[in-house]
Amino acid sequence: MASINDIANEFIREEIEEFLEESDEIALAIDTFAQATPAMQDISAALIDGDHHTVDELTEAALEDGTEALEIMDDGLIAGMGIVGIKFRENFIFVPEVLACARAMKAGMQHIEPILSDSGIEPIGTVIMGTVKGDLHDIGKNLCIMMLRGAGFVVHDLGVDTSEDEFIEAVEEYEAPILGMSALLTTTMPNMGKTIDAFIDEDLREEVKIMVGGAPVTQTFADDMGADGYGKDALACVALAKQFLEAPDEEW
Ligand code: B12
Repeated sequence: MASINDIANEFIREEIEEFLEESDEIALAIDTFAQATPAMQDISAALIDGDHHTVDELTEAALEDGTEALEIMDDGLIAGMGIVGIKFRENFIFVPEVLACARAMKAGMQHIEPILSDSGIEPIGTVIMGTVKGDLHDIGKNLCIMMLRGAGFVVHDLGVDTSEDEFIEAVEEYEAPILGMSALLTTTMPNMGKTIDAFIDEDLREEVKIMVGGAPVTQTFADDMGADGYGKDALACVALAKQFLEAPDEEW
């Protein structure tokens, strides 16, 4: 097991000591950052600090040094956002600070996006992606989209606050066999189920495989809503979409 002294970045050590209180979260944070390189820890620290200029520069520099885009995404950007989420939940920071962190996340993502999205292979299928109605969180959805594109999918991004009708229209317009919905709020998660019901009402449910995800979403919730699959992260999102294409009649 790693110890806090295994984390090279002093700012991150202080953040963990000052803001994390739950023992499982402390242990997870220590393990996550201790196994990350100092360069990735620096990206996380700048993101936690809401410093988009530094995240921009460090991400570009890490790519130039040969660091894999996926490593930057996981060990730098997502790891940093994990700390932001806990500080937000515990009221140590508020919406304006989180917005600054989201901006920093996007400054990093703009560099890794072209790499993760560039599959260089023939398109293998079409996916519609969107964040459900009432929900403005798009960072996780956008990461899923990058990874899907990188795997060869053509993705139509409906953005945030997407209504049932918009999902239905897009699936019909692009004849997409796969739909992915994202939700980050417990209050907007039920809109996934409402969208699935709308597909049933329009007699279109058999035409499309529906996957759902987002931090509060679980496999049980996905099953209860009648989704075809649940993915915990962007890699799982790609794996699900591929499974849907390869064996569309199987249950997931
Ligand atoms: C950044 C953030 C914001 C930013 C969003 C910026 C943006 N452009 O997205 C801002 C500041 C705007 C914001 C606003 C709000 N937020 Co907010 N936010 C967050 C925060 C800190 C991080 C979310 C994030 O980006 N995570 C990083 C990404 C990479 O992870 P992810 O989204 O989970 O995505 C991954 C997986 O879930 C999966 N995935 C995601 N989508 C999909 C889809 C499919 C199909 C699949 C297979 C997989 C998949 O893959 C992704 C990549 O690995 C979370 C904390 C948290 N723990 O999640 C709170 C959080 C979600 N927010 C919260 C709240 C309360 C709010 C506000 C209501 C605050 C307010 N008082 O106004 C508003 C709501 C606005 C709205 N109507 O949507 C709460 C929700 C609590 C709850 N129980 O519902 C959280 C949990 C914070 C907390 N209190 O603990 N927020």
